[in-house]
Amino acid sequence: TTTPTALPTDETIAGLLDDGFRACGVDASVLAPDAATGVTLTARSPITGQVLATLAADSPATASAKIGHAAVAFESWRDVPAPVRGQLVARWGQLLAEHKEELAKIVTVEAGKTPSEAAGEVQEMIDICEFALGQSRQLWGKTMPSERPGHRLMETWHPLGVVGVISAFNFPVAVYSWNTALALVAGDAVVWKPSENAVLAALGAQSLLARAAAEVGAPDGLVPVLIGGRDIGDAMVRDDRVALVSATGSVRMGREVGPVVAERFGRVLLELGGNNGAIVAPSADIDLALRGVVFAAAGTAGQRCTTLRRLIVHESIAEAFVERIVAAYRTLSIGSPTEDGVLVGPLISEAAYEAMQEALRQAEDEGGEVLVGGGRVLAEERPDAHYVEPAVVQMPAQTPVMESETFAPILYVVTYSDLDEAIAIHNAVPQGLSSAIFTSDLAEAETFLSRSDCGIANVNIGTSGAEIGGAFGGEKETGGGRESGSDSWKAYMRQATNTINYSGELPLAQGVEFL
Ligand code: UN1
Repeated sequence: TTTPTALPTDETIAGLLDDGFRACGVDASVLAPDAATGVTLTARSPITGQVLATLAADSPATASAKIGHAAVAFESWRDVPAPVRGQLVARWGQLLAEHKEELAKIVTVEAGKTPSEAAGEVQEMIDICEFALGQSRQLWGKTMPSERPGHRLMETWHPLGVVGVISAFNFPVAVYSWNTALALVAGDAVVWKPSENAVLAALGAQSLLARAAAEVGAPDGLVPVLIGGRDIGDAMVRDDRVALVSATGSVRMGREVGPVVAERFGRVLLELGGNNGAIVAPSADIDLALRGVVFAAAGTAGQRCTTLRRLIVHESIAEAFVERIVAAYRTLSIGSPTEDGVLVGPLISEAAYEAMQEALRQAEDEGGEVLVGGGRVLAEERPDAHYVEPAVVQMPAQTPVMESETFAPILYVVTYSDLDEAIAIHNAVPQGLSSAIFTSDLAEAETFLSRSDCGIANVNIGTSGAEIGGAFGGEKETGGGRESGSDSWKAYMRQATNTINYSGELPLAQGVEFL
């Protein structure tokens, strides 16, 4: 039903990676396995399934040394004036702009994103660097009137320490930059533990940052990368020199990270699973809603945390609208993102494919009917790569399968008869990242915005593709963190309240008498 296209050779993929590495200045020696420790990590491309590289990985001991080095770097970086710190992210932003296409190639090779989506991700990095540069002159606090004569009360914001960033494969470089650009202007050091599935893109992004850091004279060891699996992430999470752990990933991961950091009274910023819903009301502009829904549900092969997974359509328009979605799905070109016109690339791994199949089986058991997609394509040509047709599944109601996030392109459809019911269905899942309503009715739009329980609520636009200027994050099992724009910078700083007495007397607060 869809149009599978040709897949590239291993050499083509290796060539793209090489272009990206060269342009970003990645030190090729990282690709040589470290004979001394023997700990290695294998990087693969989901486009072909081929092994791209075998890297020397960190051990808990080397990870600890890098964290220690970052803690030392913090001691001097904190004293650099914030607007001067801003010059580091300004330079990083320039280098990212110069090498946008090449860094995007590494993202395509390693995460399977289309060139347009990969470049869009690098654009988010450039944008947050500009944002953070401006923020570097705006790390402001309030002043408050003191209750005592000749006193002044104010708040000041100070660098926090070492920030640990755990990022996911699906936005392998942008999410790091949201955290890092703000943390650096805030005066922090940043230790990065990228996903095991996206270490090469991490090395590309980080070597541009390391170059910028050297050029502006930032202290050595300010922005290290830890290469490794869960044990390395775990070592970072447990390390009490890490003041803030900002982690993006599954709810399961967040449940492990949260208590460990809380135990040592560290801070967390969690961006966990989304299970995003959109309501399509009878008054919706249907052409617009169609594009909004299909991009949000099938774009990035359903592997965004903002991917649309639950469509709640008014019963009066459901049949006609769903028919159009199915027709649109049949036109989606699935295949290697390196081929022109491909919109849906591979899933990241066999495990992701298995999880999708399992969710589809469960949906059918729960009374669902697969209207389009779900099957694997290109398996004969590339048995180690996992391409799927995005699926639309009509459900009889919001059954249990719809209550968890399956990181694959499955769009479940349910119908509703009145808006209260639609909002109740919408909010009745444990996650709360992104949400949307398609409507031309102002009262409906405002009702939805006031009652959606998500961190992101949109009108006449899909659930994915948020701009960096707003705060990004969600409620409930999504973890409550906010990254990127608005006043998210505060998460990377600590607040102090200062009382200054210029009265020459010592009146005590609350009129207390003593001595
Ligand atoms: C993610 O999937 O982890 O809003 C982040 C979006 C992107 C970021 C998604 N700007 O879809």
